[in-house]
Amino acid sequence: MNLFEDLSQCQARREELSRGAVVLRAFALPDEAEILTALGEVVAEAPLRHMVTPGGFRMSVALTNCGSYGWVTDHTGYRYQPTDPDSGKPWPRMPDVFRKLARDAAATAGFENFGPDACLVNLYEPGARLSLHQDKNERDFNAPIVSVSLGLPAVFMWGGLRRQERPARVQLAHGDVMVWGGPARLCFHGVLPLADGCHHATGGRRINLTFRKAA
Ligand code: MD3
Ligand code: FE
Repeated sequence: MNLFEDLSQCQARREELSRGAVVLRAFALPDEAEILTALGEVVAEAPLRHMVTPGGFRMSVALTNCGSYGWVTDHTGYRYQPTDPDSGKPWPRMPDVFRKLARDAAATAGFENFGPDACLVNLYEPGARLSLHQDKNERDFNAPIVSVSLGLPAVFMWGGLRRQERPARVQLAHGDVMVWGGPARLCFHGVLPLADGCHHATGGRRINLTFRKAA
């Protein structure tokens, strides 16, 4: 028997966490090499940096963006803008491999024709975390958000539409893709502090790409 003949077990596992919230395990793995190359080009043009929240706190997560719009924060607030505040230049263009991956993942989760115009790149080093929040800076909540986890695993928390609801936890590993749309789009969510580790693709870090329709 040919051990490599049966591709059926290779399909990304699909888990529905709640209505509209779908995890596609390992969905990004076939594109791993292309994604990492493209990501290297994006961060060379628009370096990862720690931004400051409106409350004056330095984020433990470092970030950058690609696409027509990028998410930024400073002492004046959170927003999307077409230029990198550090360079004044437009954000790097969204690599085709990113755009296609986001579109395919959204379609697999039941959201056809997803056309993201923003990709936020988050970098987690050990200890970095993202406290519970909602994503509300996008203009149109009808479009889903697609997120791609790369490198070290993290514990993701997702709650309900009210901050008071106790969040559930799910492990996100290298190559996992999540799609949040419909009733799940405005769920509170966050990431627990990253544990130390070593990963073949990213070293001692985790990277998350989130694709959004910002404008
Ligand atoms: C659920 N990033 O950048 S991605 C963010 O892993 C953010 O870097 C996390 O939350 C990270 O805003 C989580 C998964 C995610 C993204 C957006 C969502 C889950 C979401 C929007 C609504 C509900
Ligand atoms: Fe978020």
